[in-house]
Amino acid sequence: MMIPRIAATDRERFLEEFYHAEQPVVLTGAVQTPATAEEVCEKLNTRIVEDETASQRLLWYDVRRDLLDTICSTPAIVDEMMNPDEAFLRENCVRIWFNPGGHITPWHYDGHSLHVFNLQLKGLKRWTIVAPETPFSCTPFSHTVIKKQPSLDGKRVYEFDLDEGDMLFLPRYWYHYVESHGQMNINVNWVLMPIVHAVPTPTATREAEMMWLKSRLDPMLPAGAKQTLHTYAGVGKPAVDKLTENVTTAAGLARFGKELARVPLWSIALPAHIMKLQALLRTKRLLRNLRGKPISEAAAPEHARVANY
Ligand SMILES: O=C(O)CCC(=O)C(=O)O
Ligand SMILES: [Fe+2]
Repeated sequence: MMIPRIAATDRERFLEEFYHAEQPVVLTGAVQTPATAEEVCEKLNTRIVEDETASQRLLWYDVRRDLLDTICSTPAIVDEMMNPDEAFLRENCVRIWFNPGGHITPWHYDGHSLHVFNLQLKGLKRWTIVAPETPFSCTPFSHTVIKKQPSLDGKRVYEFDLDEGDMLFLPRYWYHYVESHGQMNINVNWVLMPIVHAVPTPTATREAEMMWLKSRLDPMLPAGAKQTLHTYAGVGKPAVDKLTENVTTAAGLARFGKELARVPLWSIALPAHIMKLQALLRTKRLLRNLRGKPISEAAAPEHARVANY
């Protein structure tokens, strides 16, 4: 299916047809930057390394909004949506991705119930996205799709290219698979969790039930899951309470059974995890070759975290 494309300035249409309906759209002409990919990369690199609050994830960087100040402006529509009265916001609400051509991000949906405004600042990426009402089987208690190349039969799917200056609005719980096609690809994401409840879908229900379960199991959770719970959508408890307020005890407990039933399938997910590690190594190599400035090594090691899609 063809994804709708509208001008980034078409505010009314965006809000009515896409944002509130939680439907994806490509917003065109969001931001242009005349600098080359190498120049943008070097400038961002320097700022990330200098900024103590920037944190390195497995495949991207989490940074504060103002880190972008000298690189690109925030599109007006994004600025309007990053409103603390209507969204849970994290301090580091911008993610930056540097991906070499050939990089593949395996199928997953984003954690923390995040809406993502994904600006293709440099390069080109090919996206395949699937609606949360036609879900994939995920690794138990996580957001990674079990199969590396799941069948798209019966799914509501969009395949499209995201070119320089395009910004994808990817609503929460949409599954995605992304190939990097430019020689050097740089993406800027603004992320937020809306305070209103999600459009009801099986994936939204799963996320709410999983977080209900994790909040009840808090003392027993492994460190990674505890960290997600306590920092959910940047605020922890208020966001989890909102997300789980309609989850019944019966549904939360049933979720435990449903996730456990998939444990034997866990090993099938191994290729996706190996792909993630390979991608990390490729990205590190690319950045090391960039005028001898290795972003990933230059960033303070204590900022390093493990990926959590
Ligand atoms: O750009 C990519 O390769 C992946 C992007 C992604 O997963 C996201 O923005 O949530
Ligand atoms: Fe993602």
